[in-house]
Amino acid sequence: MTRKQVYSVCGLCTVRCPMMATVAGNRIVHLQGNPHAAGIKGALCARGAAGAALIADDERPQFPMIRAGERGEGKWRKVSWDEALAHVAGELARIRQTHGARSILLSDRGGPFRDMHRAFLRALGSPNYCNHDSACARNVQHAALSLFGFGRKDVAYDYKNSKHVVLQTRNIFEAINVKEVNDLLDAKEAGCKITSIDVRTTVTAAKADTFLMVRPGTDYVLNLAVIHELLARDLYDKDFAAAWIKDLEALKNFVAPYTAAYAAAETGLPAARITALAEQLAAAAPAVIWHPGWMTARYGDSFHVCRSAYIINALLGAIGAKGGLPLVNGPGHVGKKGLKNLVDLFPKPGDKRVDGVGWMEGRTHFDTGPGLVNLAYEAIETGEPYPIRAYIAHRHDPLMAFPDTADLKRRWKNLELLVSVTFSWSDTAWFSDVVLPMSPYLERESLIATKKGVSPSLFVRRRALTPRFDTRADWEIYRDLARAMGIQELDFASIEDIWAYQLADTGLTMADFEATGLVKLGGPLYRPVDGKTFKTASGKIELVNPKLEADGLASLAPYVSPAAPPEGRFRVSFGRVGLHTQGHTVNNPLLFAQMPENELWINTDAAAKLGIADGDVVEVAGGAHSGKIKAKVTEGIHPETVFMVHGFGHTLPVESRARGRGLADNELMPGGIANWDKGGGGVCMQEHFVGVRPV
Ligand SMILES: Nc1nc2c(c(=O)[nH]1)N[C@H]1C(S)=C(S)[C@@H](COP(=O)(O)OP(=O)(O)OC[C@H]3O[C@@H](n4cnc5c(=O)[nH]c(N)nc54)[C@H](O)[C@@H]3O)O[C@H]1N2
Ligand SMILES: Nc1nc2c(c(=O)[nH]1)N[C@H]1C(S)=C(S)[C@@H](COP(=O)(O)OP(=O)(O)OC[C@H]3O[C@@H](n4cnc5c(=O)[nH]c(N)nc54)[C@H](O)[C@@H]3O)O[C@H]1N2
Ligand code: SF4
Ligand SMILES: [Mo]
Repeated sequence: MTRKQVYSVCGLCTVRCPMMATVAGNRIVHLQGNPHAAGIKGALCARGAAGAALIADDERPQFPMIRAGERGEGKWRKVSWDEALAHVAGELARIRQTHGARSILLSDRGGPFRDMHRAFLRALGSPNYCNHDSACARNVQHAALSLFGFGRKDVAYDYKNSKHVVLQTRNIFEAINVKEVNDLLDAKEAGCKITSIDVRTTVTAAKADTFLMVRPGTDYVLNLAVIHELLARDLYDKDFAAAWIKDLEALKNFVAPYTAAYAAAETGLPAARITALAEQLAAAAPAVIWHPGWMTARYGDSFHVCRSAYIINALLGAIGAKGGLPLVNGPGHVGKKGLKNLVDLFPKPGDKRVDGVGWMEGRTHFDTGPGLVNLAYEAIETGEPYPIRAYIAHRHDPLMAFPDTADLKRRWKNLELLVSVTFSWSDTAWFSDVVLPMSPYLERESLIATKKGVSPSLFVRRRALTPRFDTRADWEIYRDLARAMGIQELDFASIEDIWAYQLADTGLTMADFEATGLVKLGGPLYRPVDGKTFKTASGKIELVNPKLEADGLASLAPYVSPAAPPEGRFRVSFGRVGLHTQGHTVNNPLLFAQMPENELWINTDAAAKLGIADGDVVEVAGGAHSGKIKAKVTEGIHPETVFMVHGFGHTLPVESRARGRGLADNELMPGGIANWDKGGGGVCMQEHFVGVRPV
């Protein structure tokens, strides 16, 4: 049978690596990274390689469904697409009529493929677009915003040219982005030093030159001590600071008490190692990266950990530097025109956001783009500042991504319509009123996306396979919903028409994507920092942020020592593993076979005190919830915490493999969504203690 090669984009995690599928008939023969994409080197990670197993899996939603029983009961009516879409369109119209357009909420997973559904929501007239990020990287985003006036994605991590990379709360070799892994390994071969700061010995820690095991929740004081060392011992970049850092004196005064000795007592690290790290970084500057973190929805002070990490980068002159955190280029920076946005077809809704972001007291400093979805859930419950009655969860599983499913379900009670647009079953889909099954990424095409960076590019996902089941691409779903609701602007006849619309200003056509699946727009371009770089009032990095202060929050917040867990209890910690993506690959046949359940990492001494041996089944309890999991007894974890990989402990009967395997960390955080960071917006998921006992 003849084979063809199709350029696609991996959809098995948020990273979305450009890829190439070899197809024979309607079958995948081979999957690989797009060999033309910089840094990918033709590779996919283990999850990306399991894409064909996702297609082959019958245990995913195969047709549209409307709920027949109670929410979450699992009784479904199989319906046609026409009926499903007419039902959703009718309900949205009814709710809009009764409660106004603003009573409709849509949340997604962020990323480069949002334009169609964002345009649909705007066409309806609602300002309430949110993403998932208060459960992930909002603290990093707001840290960048509070210092630079721009977001975290406006600087890149130039691993390839770096001389020293500090990975703090960042397990780069297991929480994978293929290009980043390749770039860092190349740099390591060329002599780049890696320092890993974690509460356990990860794969990253094993590959690092230096591993610092910190007491959980003390990263902030470690960073303050590094800042103290850099300033007190004149190790910082004085030219950069004089030109681009405002409020340096305030910072000097603020960090005065946070000596290496002080931080040593808090973190459990020897003071000499903290001093040595500051010295090593100063010697390698400005080609250094102190990673500000990614999944940082952890502590009450995570926002300040992220801020202090960025401040260290600034003091080392790494902001805007080659080998550091260079400024990211969009099409305009390399003299090109960008894609035309569908969302711009509609006026910005006049209503204020329901989450209060941008206008409510205490919330004026937050990013108004995707807001804070956890606060929108509060509005569902309270009806304040106004009611939310319809919710579309697009590629988003909040019931697993936020703490305490029962609590969240209770908060959603006032919803008259809950729709899930998804390619797999999830707790949220199972609880929805309507499931609109999306074709997995190999069975759909997507809008053209922009990849900003030192070398910006455009890339496209083409359809490699015809859908096995009665599923549809997301652009088709929203096009048809728009059609049903009389929104003519989004009534495109085909994806080709959408692509043509997007490319209208660029001078490009789809033929330009033919050979490689992408179009390189220019670069590499390392733009020097100049008067226009920082989007602050002074044009400099502002260490004291006026908006934060106006919202009653300290820019330079004193360190507060984290509570030690009570006797016999542990701080809960969690993270990723190379073989799975969040909760939605546990049931993937190939990945399940390689890792069917998670384990509880527990320190050897702590386990011995409880009479727990390696491999024992233990019971873990948090609040009213408890569950069983196998213990992994190891010296490689701090004694104050127990760790488990997130995403396990599935309960749905439609997932025969994943069901009942391992434990769900999110259930061990009772009422946890209410504990969120007023500065950074992230939910504080590691501010919970659990009990562990042998069974
Ligand atoms: N307790 C606890 N909570 C956490 C975390 C934790 O470690 N512990 N991690 C947090 C983090 S870092 C994040 S990002 C969030 C993640 O949680 P979410 O933001 O909900 O994201 P996912 O679980 O990746 O995907 C959500 C759903 O989208 C569906 N989906 C539909 N189409 C696609 C597609 O094309 N590609 C993919 N990949 N999925 C699709 C998936 O099947 C899945 O059901 O959870 C956060 N919540
Ligand atoms: N394989 C795989 N790769 C992924 C994903 C996936 O699901 N699977 N998801 C993607 C997404 S959405 C995200 S957000 C990123 C997340 O990327 P990361 O944030 O790097 O990943 P995590 O594993 O959540 O957390 C990193 C480390 O923080 C450590 N940690 C916990 N508490 C503390 C503490 O108090 N101090 C310090 N210093 N460390 C601590 C954990 O032990 C863990 O090793 O990964 C992305 N890549
Ligand atoms: S990191 Fe792995 S799963 Fe994520 S997009 Fe890339 S290949 Fe796919
Ligand atoms: Mo994430």
